[in-house]
Amino acid sequence: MSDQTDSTSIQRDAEAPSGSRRNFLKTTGLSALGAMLGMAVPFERNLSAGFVPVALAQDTGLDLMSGKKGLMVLGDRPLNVETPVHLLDDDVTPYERLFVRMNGLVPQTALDQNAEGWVLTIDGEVETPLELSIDDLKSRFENVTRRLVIECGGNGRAFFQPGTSGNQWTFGAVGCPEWTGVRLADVLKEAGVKDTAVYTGHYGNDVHLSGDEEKEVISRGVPIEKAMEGDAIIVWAMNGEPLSALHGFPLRLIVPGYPASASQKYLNRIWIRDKEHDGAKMTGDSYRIPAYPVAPGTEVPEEDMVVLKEMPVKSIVTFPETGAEVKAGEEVEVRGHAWCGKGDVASVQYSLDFGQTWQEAELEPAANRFAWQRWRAKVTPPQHGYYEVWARAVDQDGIGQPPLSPVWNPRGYANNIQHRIALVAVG
Ligand SMILES: Nc1nc2c(c(=O)[nH]1)N[C@H]1C(S)=C(S)[C@@H](COP(=O)(O)O)O[C@H]1N2
Ligand SMILES: [Mo]
Repeated sequence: MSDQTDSTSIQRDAEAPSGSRRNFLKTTGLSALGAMLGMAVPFERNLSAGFVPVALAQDTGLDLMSGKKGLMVLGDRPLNVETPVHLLDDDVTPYERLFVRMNGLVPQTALDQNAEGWVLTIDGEVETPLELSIDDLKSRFENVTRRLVIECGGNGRAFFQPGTSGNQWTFGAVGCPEWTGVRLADVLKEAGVKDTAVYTGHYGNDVHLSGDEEKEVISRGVPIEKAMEGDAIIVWAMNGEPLSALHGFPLRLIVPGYPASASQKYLNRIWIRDKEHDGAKMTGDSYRIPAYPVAPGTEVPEEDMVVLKEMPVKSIVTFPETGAEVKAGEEVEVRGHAWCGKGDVASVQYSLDFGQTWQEAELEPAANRFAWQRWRAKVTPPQHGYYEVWARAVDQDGIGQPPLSPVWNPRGYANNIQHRIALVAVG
């Protein structure tokens, strides 16, 4: 059963953030109320958008967020939730600790966990357009299970100077769950990709914030070469459970290495295009960066903005939690993860002296390509006082993470600034 079913039984959950509860009706729409409560609401028509049902008020803990423990709500319309870094310590990110990025509203089919009649259409520049049920996908193609990092293109945006518009993600719009599905490449091969194919275009059934069913929420794509590489998968399960309402039930794409905006949730169509896809949030400055480095604050002409593809190399310190108290003179383990949009990370270094000296951390191999890699080190604060642990990862081409923000871009994407935590040594 999916974690999402948590929300159909009334339970206490004092830890769940209250923001979503407060504005839950604005986020999900009135029609969702019955589904959330798991029962009919006969007088639902009398409710207005700002209404907070008693069952959903503080302390009853019944809402879409009920499974997300200790996460930070950046906004609730659309719902955007990030994970504090110390909660990302797991090798496989559990549902409770995976960030949420919605550009629109969770569709009713996902809230109801109703996949009846769900069809994935593959059309456009293909020899044989396909209409596949979820059972077709499961039975006609090889099933694969992979740990794949999913990271929002805007993760780290909060650290750009001057600030850029959009969700002010810090370090926590990333996770590495285990996904089960079929290779996108296998499905496209079955359809027979024509020579004219240039790009994919992805569609889902989530609802525009305006409520207008005709309006696209987000429809992004990837170059056909990336789609055919074999790393991208069409998934129906996360961590062995059916996809939850927030993460794309019943089907989604996972395109590792690219900004997660390419990993369409609620997936019902892949349109093979004969040119770069031009769906919602594919054009203008959405998920685009200047073709050349620009000074902070520069206004960049639209024609000089190019699609953001591979995400840069990155690492985080997930243990201990920043501010942890340790004993002076005693060894303490520090650890975290490292990942890279090109594939495997080459090395991770850490510093205990504000970057004066760097030591090599132990780096575990990835469980599979595009999984994040565990790094570990032992540090010994020589005497009592304030310390920081800094970490930096280096990719296969020798490119590492900058101590300050990387080159500024107008929408604040791909910030792989080094992560650091505070340690207080006592005794
Ligand atoms: N249908 C749909 N797919 C979507 C989005 C969306 O708003 N709607 N947001 C994208 C973005 S910008 C991100 S970062 C990821 C977030 O995935 P998650 O919410 O499962 O963590 O989903 C991507 N896929
Ligand atoms: Mo994103």
